[in-house]
Amino acid sequence: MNLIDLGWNQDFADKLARLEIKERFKIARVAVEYKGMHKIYTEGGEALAEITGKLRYNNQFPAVGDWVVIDLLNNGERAIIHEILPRKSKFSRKVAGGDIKEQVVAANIDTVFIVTSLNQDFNLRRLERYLTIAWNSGAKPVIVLSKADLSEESESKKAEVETVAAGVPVHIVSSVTGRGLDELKQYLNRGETTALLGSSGVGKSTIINQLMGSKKMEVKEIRVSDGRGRHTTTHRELILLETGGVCR
Ligand SMILES: Nc1nc2c(ncn2[C@@H]2O[C@H](COP(=O)(O)OP(=O)(O)OP(=O)(O)O)[C@@H](O)[C@H]2O)c(=O)[nH]1
Ligand SMILES: [Mg+2]
Repeated sequence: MNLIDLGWNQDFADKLARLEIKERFKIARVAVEYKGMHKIYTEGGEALAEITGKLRYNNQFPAVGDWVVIDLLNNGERAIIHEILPRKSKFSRKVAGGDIKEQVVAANIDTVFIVTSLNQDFNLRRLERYLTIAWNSGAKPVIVLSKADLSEESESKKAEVETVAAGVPVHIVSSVTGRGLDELKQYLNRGETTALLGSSGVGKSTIINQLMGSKKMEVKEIRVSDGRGRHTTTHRELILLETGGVCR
């Protein structure tokens, strides 16, 4: 595995240079979060990692997408996470009660595809809420209007979307006809990370499969809330793409 394929870039290298770390320490990216454990990707492959007592004491918990400084143990199968690099962006949800008010569910995303379908589920207000989530995260939003094959009003709906999303690129796509999918590849660059955000059934997984072609990569699906409370009926999720694996 190559760090750049995992989204590593100069920005993180600069952040790393500001930390004082032991020479044997390495860099890794958090792939999956389990209870008290993290699956991480390093140049050497995968490992299972735990955080130091110091991080725990300071309530510093790594999230999926975080870049972390690690000490590898047991021939590289286990690791201790010593530091979390400052985040470029973060998607979080509020946590009721307890000391920790915010749970970060995905970090360091450069571009977020907000996927909304053009069929009868199309809903401008919901799209605006997703846009707010994206703006608050620090990631760059791109709106993807999916299932164009099921709508005869794609262009007029795109125009409607543009009235609430000034300056945000809007793409009409269909995974059935293939329309617009190539346009999305311009956002998948090496050294960057892309995520998909959208309600259940809008076609996120289908888009990922089409964009990734035969390349099988692990993708992450994470739930986020839009700050309107925990009792929303709409399911939301983020899927991280390791874009180096996508665009090659
Ligand atoms: N007609 C049409 N159907 C599509 C298109 N894209 C996806 N679908 C269908 O829509 C359904 C949902 O697609 P998924 O890709 O699973 O949607 P998702 O956003 O990943 O849904 P969750 O994983 O539940 O959040 C599937 O039956 C797909 O075959 C499209 O462009 N056109
Ligand atoms: Mg899916």
